[in-house]
Amino acid sequence: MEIHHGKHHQGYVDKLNLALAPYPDLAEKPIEDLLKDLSQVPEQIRVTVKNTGGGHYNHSLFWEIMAPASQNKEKPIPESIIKKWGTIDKFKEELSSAALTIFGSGWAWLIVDTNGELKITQTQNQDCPLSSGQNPILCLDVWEHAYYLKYQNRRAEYIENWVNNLINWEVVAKKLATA
Ligand code: MN3
Repeated sequence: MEIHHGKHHQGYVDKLNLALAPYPDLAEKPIEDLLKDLSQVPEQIRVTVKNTGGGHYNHSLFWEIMAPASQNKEKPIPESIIKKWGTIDKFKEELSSAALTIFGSGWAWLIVDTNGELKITQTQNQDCPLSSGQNPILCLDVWEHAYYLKYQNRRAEYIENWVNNLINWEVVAKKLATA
């Protein structure tokens, strides 16, 4: 996780800042604003901003909704998740399946869709749900760099441990309450 944060996430931040350096007006904007409307970004840096800006936003949310396993024990599961999925096991099953079935690099998400519904989705690469008008609540990184050092090729084991132990339900509940 330290290498993931200090090297991989930092790499996206550095490349994003470099791309935005000639555009101080854009560089001042919150990353959410840029990702919500990539058409405002000049064409010559649009793909870079989508990839590295998505990389920055997605990882920031990932760290925010995660906490050490010991802090997450016996924390209440948000009501709206139980209302939608019936049981926490059903929610975990669907999230895990979304994460497991992404071909190549990407993310599994809990989002609030444009119609206000809670939904589990996938994105490829560093694509961000903000760019589709969705409101991200929780995300799980399934790029190989997220698990390879500890789990090698065993993505399923990484997902199982992450989903069952590392979700900070307090933070997720707060995000759901204001979404
Ligand atoms: Mn990552």
